[in-house]
Amino acid sequence: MSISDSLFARALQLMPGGVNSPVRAFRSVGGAPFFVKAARGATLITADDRELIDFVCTWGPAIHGHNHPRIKAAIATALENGTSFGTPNPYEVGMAELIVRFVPSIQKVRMCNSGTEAAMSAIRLARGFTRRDKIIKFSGCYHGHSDSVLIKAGSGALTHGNPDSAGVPASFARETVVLPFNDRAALDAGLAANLGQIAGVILEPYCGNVGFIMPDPGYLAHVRAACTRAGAVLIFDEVMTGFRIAKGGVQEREEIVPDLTCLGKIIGGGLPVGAFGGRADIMDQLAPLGPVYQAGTLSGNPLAMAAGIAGLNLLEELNPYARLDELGRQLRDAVLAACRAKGIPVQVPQCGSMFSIFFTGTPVRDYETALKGDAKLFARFFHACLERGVYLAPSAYEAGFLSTAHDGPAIARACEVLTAAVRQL
Ligand code: KE4
Repeated sequence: MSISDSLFARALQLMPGGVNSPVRAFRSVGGAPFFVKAARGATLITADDRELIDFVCTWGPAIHGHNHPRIKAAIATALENGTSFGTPNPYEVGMAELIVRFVPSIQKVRMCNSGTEAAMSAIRLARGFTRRDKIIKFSGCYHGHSDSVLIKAGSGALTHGNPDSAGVPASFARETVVLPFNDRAALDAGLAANLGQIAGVILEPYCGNVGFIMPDPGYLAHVRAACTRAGAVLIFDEVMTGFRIAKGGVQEREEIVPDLTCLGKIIGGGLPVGAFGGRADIMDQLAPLGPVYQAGTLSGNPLAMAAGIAGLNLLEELNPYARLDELGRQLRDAVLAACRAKGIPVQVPQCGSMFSIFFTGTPVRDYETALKGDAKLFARFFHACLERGVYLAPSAYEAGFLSTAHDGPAIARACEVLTAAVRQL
């Protein structure tokens, strides 16, 4: 028995599904998950000393690769002074100044400990600010696991066949209107049918939790205008895309100004973190200034802040976005060429360092078309890659991520592996 298998056998006795987050469980691709004991650059080292080229990047945070020396050093320096003070600390100010500078729509920001908290708090803030109860979300978009958004959710909820989670009271679910992404008429109708009742519209401006799906040209501008007309708070959930698609996220690339933005992942450099921010008149509704309560024991934790500050500073120094897009295109073109040669219909949406692979001849533009992808073929492809040393997200409904560490030998080797894996299908 491998070390991973023995660890998993123990884990299954102690943790539901043997994991602390469902999508890690390999249940949709089959087989047992491997355990990782170390990671550096573009590589994971498993408990059995296998080296894998990693395209999950801990689900987004590792844009500089794993264990980057600058981030490691920043954590070590902060650690010298302790791990948590429960008081304001200088790192929080440094992080807030970077976020506000990188993302101009954010006039004020509140740190928290996960993307779930960020989205949950932004929704509560929109409700408190507008004194309205309903929100609009989009099928397949995932905003963490708070009750209001576990309706037609993506990521692990979709992967495991429960996009509408059990345990969410019907009274809660009724306050969430779910619409199809990339459908202007559906949004206009949804707002008209709930005139004066919609507190906020939350979306992933580029979807990364139903595979990777980009908006039709002009769609985000339509959403922006429709929210303004309806008096609804526009919330961009950029937990995944923030600082990854561009230094200022999708909103910079698409030149759209949301009212609130949710952040996470990259701003923690791999440590637990979330943040939400936006218009000062909305943010000032938050306690201790206003009536909307939100709090967190470890919010603004000095170690997480130090790691995130190092990562954001590195992004500003390197400005890696054009290079990351070249690497993403290289990967995309390898899969497209291999599938064309094999006669396998495939879509490989890609922007910068985000991509996904749908085995379908139908262009994927929303939840419905994403489900047309052959998930069983994806599972076979996933294992064919893993056998050859490349780790893709263990679900047909997740995005893949590249880092600056994938440059050079890693991307070349990965393209060989992906090509060979397609040939085996
Ligand atoms: P966390 O609570 O997992 O930090 O963030 C929730 C979240 C919110 N918004 C977006 C756009 C997200 O992608 C996420 C989390 N992403 C998933 C990956 N699809 C996290 C992986 C997992 O659940 O283990």
